[in-house]
Amino acid sequence: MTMRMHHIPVCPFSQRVEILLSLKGLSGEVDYNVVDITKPRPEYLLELTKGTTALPVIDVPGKTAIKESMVILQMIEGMFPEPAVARRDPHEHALESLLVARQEAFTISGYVMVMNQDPDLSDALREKHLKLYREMNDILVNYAPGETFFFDRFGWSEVIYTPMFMRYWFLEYFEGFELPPGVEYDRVRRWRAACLAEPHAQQVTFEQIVKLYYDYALGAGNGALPEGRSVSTFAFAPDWSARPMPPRDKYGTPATDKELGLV
Ligand SMILES: N[C@@H](CCC(=O)N[C@@H](CS)C(=O)NCC(=O)O)C(=O)O
Repeated sequence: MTMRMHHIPVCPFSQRVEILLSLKGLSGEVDYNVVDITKPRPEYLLELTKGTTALPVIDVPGKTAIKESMVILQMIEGMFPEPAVARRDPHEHALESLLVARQEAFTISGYVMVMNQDPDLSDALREKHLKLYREMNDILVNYAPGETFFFDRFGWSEVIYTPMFMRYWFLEYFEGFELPPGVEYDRVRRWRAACLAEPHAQQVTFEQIVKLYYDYALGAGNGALPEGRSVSTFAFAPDWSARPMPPRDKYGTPATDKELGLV
């Protein structure tokens, strides 16, 4: 049975699925269809998603297609139980789920921060993001038996958070965001570093994220075009690897298509 995953390049939600499949040795079980976010969604995809546009969606032969990364992960974990990535023991799974329960707030916070266009708001957004890190740190300190990972290996909560840690390279680059020194961040700092180093999670690079997400830093998400531009940084061509690094200063004069190597 070959499942088909429709996704958008460098989408963190599909990277979750890619990491899980890789941990299970199943990367070859899925046929990947990369969708151009800068173009209207084709009709066949809208049919699979029942009219919504967010991806990934996974097409399971002979069955209803499934969207929402967290739901897809659960389905794959259930369909291919060996090796287990989520804890089998219900209490242990509850422990790792305490951290997973914060994933949406963490996702929203980082994206709001990169897309913010008002310099007067940036300190408050940074503090909000740091508060989430401190809360994650507390969960790890109080509930995680592991020294670096939540448990003794890269597992369920790591699959879910690692793609976000990688997207947040855009916060490092465009916002100068770093975890400050201090014990209130030490456990989450250790966890994050171990997540970023995981061999099964190397689907994207710092350079790729920063180049593709420049438009997000200008407030234009999901393939939308910033004012005065004619090609999105999410365009397939020219390939990101052939383009220069974008300017770090998101509040300065925005770079042109030409300066971004897009035309
Ligand atoms: N909650 C969804 C979010 C998916 C999502 O926002 N995907 C983005 C790409 S990273 C997308 O499809 N954006 C285009 C759109 O919403 O039309 C999930 O976890 O799968």
